[in-house]
Amino acid sequence: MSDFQSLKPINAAAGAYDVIIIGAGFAGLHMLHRVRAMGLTARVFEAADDVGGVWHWNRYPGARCDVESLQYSYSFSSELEQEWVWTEKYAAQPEILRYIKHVAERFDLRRDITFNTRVATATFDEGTARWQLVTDTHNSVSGRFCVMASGSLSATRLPDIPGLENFSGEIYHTGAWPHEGVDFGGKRVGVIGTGSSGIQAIPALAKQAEKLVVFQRTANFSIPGWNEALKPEVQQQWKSEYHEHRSRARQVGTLYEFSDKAALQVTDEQRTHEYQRRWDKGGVNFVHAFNDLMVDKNANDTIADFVRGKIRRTVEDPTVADMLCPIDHPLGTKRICVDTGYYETYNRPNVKLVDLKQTPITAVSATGVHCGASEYPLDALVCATGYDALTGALLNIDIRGRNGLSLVDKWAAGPRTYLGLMTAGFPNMFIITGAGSPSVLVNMVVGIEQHVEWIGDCISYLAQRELTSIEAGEEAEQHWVEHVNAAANKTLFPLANSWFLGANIPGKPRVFMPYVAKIGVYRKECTDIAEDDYRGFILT
Ligand code: FAD
Ligand code: N01
Repeated sequence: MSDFQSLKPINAAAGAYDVIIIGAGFAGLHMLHRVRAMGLTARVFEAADDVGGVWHWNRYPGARCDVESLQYSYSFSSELEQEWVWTEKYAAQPEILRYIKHVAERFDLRRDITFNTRVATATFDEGTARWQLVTDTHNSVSGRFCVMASGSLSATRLPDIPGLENFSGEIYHTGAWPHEGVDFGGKRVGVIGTGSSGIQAIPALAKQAEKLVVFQRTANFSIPGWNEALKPEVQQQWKSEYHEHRSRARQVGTLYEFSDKAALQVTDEQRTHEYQRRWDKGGVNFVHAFNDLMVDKNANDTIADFVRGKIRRTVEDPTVADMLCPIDHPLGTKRICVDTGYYETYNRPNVKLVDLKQTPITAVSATGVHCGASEYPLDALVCATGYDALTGALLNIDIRGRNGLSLVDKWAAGPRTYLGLMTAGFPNMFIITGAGSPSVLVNMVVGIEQHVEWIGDCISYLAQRELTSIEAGEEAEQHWVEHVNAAANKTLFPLANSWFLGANIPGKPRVFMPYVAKIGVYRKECTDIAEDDYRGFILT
């Protein structure tokens, strides 16, 4: 009998599969490839009209990865990693999308994906121990396993600003950008939001628009990327060492120069020298200059002061420079941004910065944005206002587990998971890069691969033992939630009103959602639990 005999009967023709996967981004595609290799039947549902996930939706000008291209890519196929040629140090959105499409073609993945179809409900049928899913196209299917590859940053969010619906100009969200692009030439454009998306889009939009007005609620820290063409010899060298690089990445996520020194243990001169050296190299490597920056506020103040000094030296108007200096959160406690000429953009005559802390937006009218007595007439408004992160895409689906328990009710006080992978009461439902896993705090492709491997191994384990289901135990889940909270509370992360905490969504429970441990630590925890016969899970 094959390992997977116990999962039968399935009847794909009648809409019954071994595995249903929601989402066709990096996670869904890899999961599909993995379960296919195991000989299982699978169907992927994707709301978009093609593969790519984030990189399909985020086509705004300036959209780019801030993990180096050679690292932000799959490791599961050595042929793939050798044959694909990256052109830039940090790939722009079109190049990443080309890569993902290449993966879909190379592994013939599209034939198992249903596009333009959003999963609306997912219900666990206790009688058959199968998940029943219904889509917005009234498609009804079932799966023994249901894998949520629906994305941590896929549920876009427009701002709750009175009158937004009355605006007669064009409104865009960075995460749902028109495929055909937008011509901002000769237009007065407003941007709301200065997170990673806004900070990438603003310099590009400033070059296109006649006038650009940036509405900033919270000033953010940004580091120059110093993006450049990837030299063929650098790429070749890296590829020849891919095996070693990937092994290290499985422990640390992205390969940065991690320091074993504390910022407060070196002289001011040594510290400044190190910050400058890393600033000159660019990117997120900067925040790893010392090992106490994310746990000691005094240490963090030194790096934050360094960046504020850079902002003041770059931005010519001292009032604008002041507005751009972040003062209300330690550096790195909101996702650090990486830019191409962001602060320099405010020296352009066609760019105006409005500080919403001083003059909040009071309304949007047909003609523009109003901040008290000031009106900013606009032809187009770009909302770089982010996402209902980590939980949004899941809670947008009506998911019901045992006894009709709804995920919305279960997570009313915040997400509860065991390892970020499963939640008690929802058997055979796996979540990729969910709350309670390192998720958005690491190179996400590395996180996704670890989850896909764990889930694949778990399904094999069940099949080999002719087991029907796996489910997180309540007690193990409770311990995990406490463990994740305790880990976050040892850091400075909870000091920021960030989307990591759900602070960007009015009424969302304030729970620090990702797990701050290094991916290697987390990987070991997941492996140990699996090797201990899935300790803390209930197997039937
Ligand atoms: P996604 O790519 O979000 O894919 C999820 C898919 O599920 C989407 O296509 C969505 O349409 C679909 N879906 C959701 N709900 C449903 C439903 N109910 N029915 C059907 N389909 C559904 N991470 C990094 O590590 N480094 C970076 O530099 C980086 N840059 C980023 C830049 C931007 C602009 C954004 C938004 C995110 C970035 N990320 C980055 C994080 C990014 O989310 C991950 O790197 C990765 O792309 C996530 O892949 P995924 O497959 O898990 O999710
Ligand atoms: O979203 P965000 P994002 N009125 O939530 C403001 C990844 N990513 O799309 O900070 C006025 O970070 C909000 O203000 P405040 C990355 O993980 C990566 O930019 O809440 N303003 C904030 O300034 C990133 O962290 C890249 O006060 C309002 C902004 O909108 C994540 O995706 C690129 C408002 C939202 O920032 C999300 O980034 C892009 C309101 N009502 C994205 N509501 C890379 O480069 C919200 N804001 C890797």
